[in-house]
Amino acid sequence: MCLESVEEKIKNSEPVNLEDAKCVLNSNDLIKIGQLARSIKLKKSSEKVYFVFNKHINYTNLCVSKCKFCAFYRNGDENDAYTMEIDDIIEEIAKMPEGIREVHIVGGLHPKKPFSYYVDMVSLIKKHFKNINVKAFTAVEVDYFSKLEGIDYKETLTILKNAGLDSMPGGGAEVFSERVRKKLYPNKIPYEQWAEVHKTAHSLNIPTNATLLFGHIETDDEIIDHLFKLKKIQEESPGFLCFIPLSFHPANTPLEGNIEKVDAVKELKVLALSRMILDNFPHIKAYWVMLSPKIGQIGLHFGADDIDGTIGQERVTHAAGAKSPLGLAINNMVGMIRNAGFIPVERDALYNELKVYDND
Ligand code: V47
Repeated sequence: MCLESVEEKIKNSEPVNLEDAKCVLNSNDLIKIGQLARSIKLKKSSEKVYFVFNKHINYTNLCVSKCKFCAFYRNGDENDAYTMEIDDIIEEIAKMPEGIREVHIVGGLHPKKPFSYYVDMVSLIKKHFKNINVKAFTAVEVDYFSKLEGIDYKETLTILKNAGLDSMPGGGAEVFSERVRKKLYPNKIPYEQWAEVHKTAHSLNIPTNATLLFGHIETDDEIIDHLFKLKKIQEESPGFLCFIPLSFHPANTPLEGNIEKVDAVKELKVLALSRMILDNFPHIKAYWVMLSPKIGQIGLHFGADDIDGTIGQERVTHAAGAKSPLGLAINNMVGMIRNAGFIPVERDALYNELKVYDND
């Protein structure tokens, strides 16, 4: 019953509130939830669905944060611990075909590398590949660099921007609940600092994304609170381009055996709910790496207007047992979108349209 009131609000382009959000997560009318979220998506981006020709670089798996949900990090003495030198990174990107538009760079919090490693990484990538948008470092990494250097967020980000940083990914947000943070990622920055880094980036004209990691020990109320907090940051300091809900993959993490991977229905509900609450976010991403290409494709009917990109070799979720391919070709992206009934649009990192695949 309460979905009728949510539907009325969405029809009138009114914001949904806390009670509406609870109603959506408690409802079993999945088809209606999808229709409502898709109606918002259609108003915002018509029949278009975006993808980008990109590559992920995870420069190190050494990390001092040691989060309990993470299968990717290493302490340093394991056989598979690694750190890429900048030359290796340049070589990796140089292997990519012409036309790549974005490198998405994130890594662990390395115990020893100085700030200059990160600054040089960005400036050398920019020097070698002028047309590639360098989307690098989560708020957690930026906070870590600022502590390493003893400078504030504004100075840290200004140095990175001057070196060539174009935009920032949305990772490291996890769930903004203090209860969950203390249990699963006590060494990671809390909500206030995550928000401060993003607000500072926005004030410097560095666009950013935002994420939510769900499907572990969080409650529905904590998911909803996270989404309303993001909406508020965007109201106070616009600059988010896209929101990406990330479903937790338990394999090879300390939580394996205690937590089942979240099911498709919950993944689709959270995607739809994010489209409903985050009416001030231009884009919502159905990230196929975490969702799988099949659920990602269905996600396009649950409010998403973006499926991220070709990725290359993704390591973080695959370390945690993701079964999705390591990367997808552009023709797969186009097919996924077209077969779902939408118009594929290749974009750059800032959502400028590069190619609309009308009907060829
Ligand atoms: O912050 C870590 C999550 C994030 C696991 O901005 C896990 O466009 C599931 O933020 N199971 C990194 N998730 C990925 C990320 C991202 C991805 C795609 C696009 C964008 C963007 C950002 O991955 C981490 C963490 O929340 N993560 N371990 C795991 N076991």
